[in-house]
Order: sequence, then structure tokens, then C-alpha cells
Amino acid sequence: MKRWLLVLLLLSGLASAQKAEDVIKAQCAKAPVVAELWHAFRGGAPRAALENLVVEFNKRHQGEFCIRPINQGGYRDLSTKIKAAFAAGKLPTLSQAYENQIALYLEANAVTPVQALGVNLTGLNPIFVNAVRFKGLVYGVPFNKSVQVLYYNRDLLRKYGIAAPPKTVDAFIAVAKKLSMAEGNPVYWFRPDTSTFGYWFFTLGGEYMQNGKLVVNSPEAKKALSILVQSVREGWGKAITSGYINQNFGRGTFGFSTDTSAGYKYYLKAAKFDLGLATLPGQSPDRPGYGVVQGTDLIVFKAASEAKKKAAAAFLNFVITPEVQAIFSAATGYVPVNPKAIGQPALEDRLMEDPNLNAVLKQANYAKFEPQIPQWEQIRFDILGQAITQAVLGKATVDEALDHAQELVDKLLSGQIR
Ligand code: FGO
Repeated sequence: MKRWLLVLLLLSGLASAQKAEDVIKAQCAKAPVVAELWHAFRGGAPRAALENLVVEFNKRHQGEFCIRPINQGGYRDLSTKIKAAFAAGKLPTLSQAYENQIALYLEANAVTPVQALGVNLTGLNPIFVNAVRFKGLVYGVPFNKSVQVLYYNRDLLRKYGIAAPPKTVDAFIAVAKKLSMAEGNPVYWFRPDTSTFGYWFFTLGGEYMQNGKLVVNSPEAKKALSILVQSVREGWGKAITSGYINQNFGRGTFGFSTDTSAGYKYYLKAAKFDLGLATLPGQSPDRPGYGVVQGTDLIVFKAASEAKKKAAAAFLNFVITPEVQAIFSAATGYVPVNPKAIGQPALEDRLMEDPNLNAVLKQANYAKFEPQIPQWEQIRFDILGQAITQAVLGKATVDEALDHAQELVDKLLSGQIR
């Protein structure tokens, strides 16, 4: 592509991103009620899709109220900001939140059950709705829910005459070994974190909650982590320790990753190869492996005024419509939380144009949630995540890493440490 054309395209992209923000600003300047929505979309397709749908919503409710999205960094930055806002008494009306964060905010009785606000959850995927149900009440609206899928390099598979991506864990490991050997480079790329680990753990039959106890050093956990450790040792796995996988293309031979479907547009943009998407390798060829459900729900804080809550409820009812979910899913790779989105033209056209997205819809039937307990965020990053990184980088054995993690989990959950 000619340089000037590229510059022009980039500028027009920036200009349109700028435009949605500016439009919202102008909409809210005139609105009698402004409800803030704190989110963790730093940029890219998810942020653009969110802002575009907010523009449309605000247009429909001109003279009534407006939603004002405010980025607060990434997911963890967002929860840190929410906790600070609690202390300062400056909570927004709406926020994105993981289920475990909702559980934490509920300890302060700070979240409103959405049905009491008039949000109609009929028809939504019950798997997502049940995850935000606490003591019988639904405290959030599933919005941007992702599932892990298998990303693969079709050109590389073609080069070695492999017709289709592997369907089982054993076939996956065999193919990854073969291609890595032939290329002289590891082809399975992964971030050594709780998300990647989760795919292997759940697919091997692991469960975090056992008889009401959180277990991170079960035999399945040890086997899952051993596979990651072995992959690096045997030269078919490459641990990406800085940035997203899609930000590392070009530094080696990418063959496969087991990553969030929400990364799809980022991958597409960065890939200089024919990018394929498939369901995850499972224990048997007729059943995909389990992907971890990530992405967030939208919640409404109790502290908001009645007028702002009314705006929030209207917004929540809007974002879960089949039309909006179809557009949002097509634009990002998130799973539509309303299954009726699948018949909508926006998504049907997109699926015709890009059959890769079928893998996301299929994988959504084989999905697992991480524990929905208040301490989970700390555990997944600072305890289990640390243990996974340590073992993968060879700083601890799998046993040492996970047994130590279990000790810390026990101490944290019994209040011996904070
Ligand atoms: C991310 C994080 C949590 C929790 C899981 C929790 C907190 C994980 C994982 C840690 O919406 P998802 O599926 O995907 C994100 C989306 C929007 O940013 O796009 C993905 N992305 C962004 C930029 C890029 O270059 N490539 C790309 O793939 C991005 O990951 O959420 C998945 C990644 C992580 O943030 O490192 O969810 N996660 N459970 N975070 N705080 N708490 O309990």
C-alpha cells in the first residue's frame, strides 16, 4: 500500500474515533441527566464499538438523558479506580465488572439488582445470567463476554500439508511439536497467566471449587501447568511475557494460541498471515475443549440518583437487544449474550464474510467461568498467576509453585494474610 494512503487511512481512523467521543461530549453537554459508565476498553475495536452504540442510544434519548463512557485503563485499573471511588463517595452510575468484582462490591451492599430497575433479561444466554446471580438476584447485565478459542496460522499449516487445525489435545501437542521442529522455532504462543492455564485446566477436567474449597494444586492443575512448562522445555511452546500475543507477531513463528475471542480484531490487524479461528482442542475429537469465559458485565451502583438509574436501565435494556448484540459481536469477536443476535443481518452478513467467527459461537457452548468469589481477582493475578509464571520461567517446579500458591490461597481465605 502506498505510504500516503496508509497515513490517510490511519488519520481517518483516528478522526472517526475522535468523532464518536466528541459526539458523546456534545450529546451530554445538552442532556438534563448524565450517567457515567466507567469502562476498561483502552482502544481498538471494543472501544469503538462501545462508543458507537452509546452515540446511537444517546441520539434516541435526546432531551431525556445521556450515557457518558469514561475509560479508566485496563480491567484491573478499573477495579482499583472503583475501590478508590468507594472511599471518596464518587462512584459512577454504571461500570463494567467481572463477577468476582461484583461479589466484592456486594460485600459493601453497593450494587443494585438489575431486574428491580426494570431490566428485562428474558432471552439472554442463561449461562451468562447465572454467573451474575448472587443469592437469587441478578446484579449485572452480561455485556462483553468472550470465550477462548484456538487462533492459528493457516499459511503455516498449509506449508506442511495439514488440512485442518487439531481437534484433540494430543493431536495439538503432536502438531505443535512437528511444526516447531521443522521451523526451528516454537509455534504455540501463550501468555503464562491464569487465563491460558484455565484452558488447559478445565479441558483436562479440573474444577477450582471442590466441596466448597478453592483448590489450585489439584492433579489436573499440576498436569495443566506441566504441559505449559514442558512446551517451553521441549521447544514447542513460547511464553510471551510482555504485551498481548498479537503485539508480538513478527518475533518468531506464530502457529497457534489459545486466547480470548475479544482479541480477534487485534489479531486480524496485526497478522501478516492467513489467520484461522477454530474451537479449542478437547479430550476427544467430537467435543471441543473448554474455553474460559472472560470479559465483563455492566453493573449499576446503588448510590446513583433515581434519574441516573433510569438512564442506566434504559441503556442496559438497549445493549442486550438482539440488534445491538449482533453489531457488537460482529465488530469485536465477543460472544453475543443474546442468542437471538445470531439471526440478525449484522451478524449473519459478517459470518458470511468471515466464517472464522463461527468458531466463537460454537465454542461458547464449551465454556467455563473462574470462581465468582470476592478474593478471586487477587488470587488469579498475585497468587496463581505468579505461580504459573514462576514455573513456566523455570524459577520453581510445578509442585513447588502450585503447593505454595495453595498455602497462600488458604491463608488469604482464612484471613491470615491480606
Ligand atoms: C482479559 C482479564 C480479569 C479477570 C480475566 C478478573 C480482572 C484477563 C484477560 C487478564 O475482554 P477480554 O476477553 O479481552 C480483552 C479485550 C478488551 O481489551 O481485548 C483483548 N485484547 C486487547 C488488546 C490487544 O492487543 N489484544 C487483546 O486480545 C483483551 O484481553 O478480557 C480478557 C487478559 C488480562 O487482562 O491480561 O480478562 N481477566 N478475569 N481481569 N481485572 N479481573 O477477574
